[in-house]
Amino acid sequence: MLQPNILLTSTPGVGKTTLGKEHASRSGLKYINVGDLPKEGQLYDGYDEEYDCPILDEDRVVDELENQMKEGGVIVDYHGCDFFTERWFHIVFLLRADNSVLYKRLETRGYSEKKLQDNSQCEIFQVLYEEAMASYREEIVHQLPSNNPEELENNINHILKWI
Ligand code: DAT
Repeated sequence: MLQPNILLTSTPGVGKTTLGKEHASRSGLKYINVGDLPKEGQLYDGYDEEYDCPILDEDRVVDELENQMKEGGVIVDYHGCDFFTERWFHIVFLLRADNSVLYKRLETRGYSEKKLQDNSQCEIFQVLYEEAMASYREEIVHQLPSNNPEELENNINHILKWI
């Protein structure tokens, strides 16, 4: 049987990468961090000076991932979710963190004041929650807390059980 495709999404710093990599190593699913796709390829279109990051060409990313997603068994990690093909994913996990926890993690990353504020507000105003609910069937979107190691472990087991 085809293995499921899983989308992990959240505000940056909430814990997608930590959960996604650990889950992939335990489940054997393939982990793809969209933010880590090769910068030298054709997947980027310019540079965003304000946010200090390359601009993803979302259509090209979708074309690039299509074949792997058709095969199944992929965990996709990205801080956005409205441009992927809806039918790719069998389930969407939206990770959440308390603002004080997230703020400290982003500070540790050395984010600029602007990036700190933008990302904190993104979490407070539930931007990714709204985006996920607008992009996928409500029944397949699940929120998971991601504040501490115990919650991380629970999340890994929860997703393993779901598979
Ligand atoms: P993201 O991929 O969403 O940007 P990350 O996985 O890189 O986030 O995590 C950001 C930082 O927070 C990193 O230092 C690991 C830590 N972290 C992630 N999930 C955690 C959890 N459940 N408990 C404690 N620390 C966590």
